[in-house]
Amino acid sequence: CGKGPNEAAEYRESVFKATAWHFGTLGAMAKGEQPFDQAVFEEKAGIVADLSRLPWEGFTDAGSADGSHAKPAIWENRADFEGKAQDFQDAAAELAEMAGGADQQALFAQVGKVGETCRACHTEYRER
Ligand code: ASC
Repeated sequence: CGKGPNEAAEYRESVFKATAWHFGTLGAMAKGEQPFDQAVFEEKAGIVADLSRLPWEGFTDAGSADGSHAKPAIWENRADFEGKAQDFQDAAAELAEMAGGADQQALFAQVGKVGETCRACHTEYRER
């Protein structure tokens, strides 16, 4: 595994990539694009909750924004960014907690809430 010049950005982006992979399955189930599977849902919800805790230490310094998907605004609004990061972690933890014992409609609604926390941060802090 080679280390590029912007190792921190590579690290956090790889975590987000893995998160999108697993959350994508939950989104597909919520949208009815994929049949609901309780065991898979629980597995993926747990993975997303675990992964949600990992990317943040990769937001090391403003210099790491260069050539990455991160906007420099992150380092100008650090408290706001961290609040949005926390919202995602909280929503993902809630989804993982619900996964074993809630009905599908409630789970799908929470998938929507997690998605909103993804979007909230991307809108302000991710370069397209
Ligand atoms: C995903 C994904 C995101 C979020 C966002 C939700 O599956 O990759 O970034 O959901 O689109 O609004």
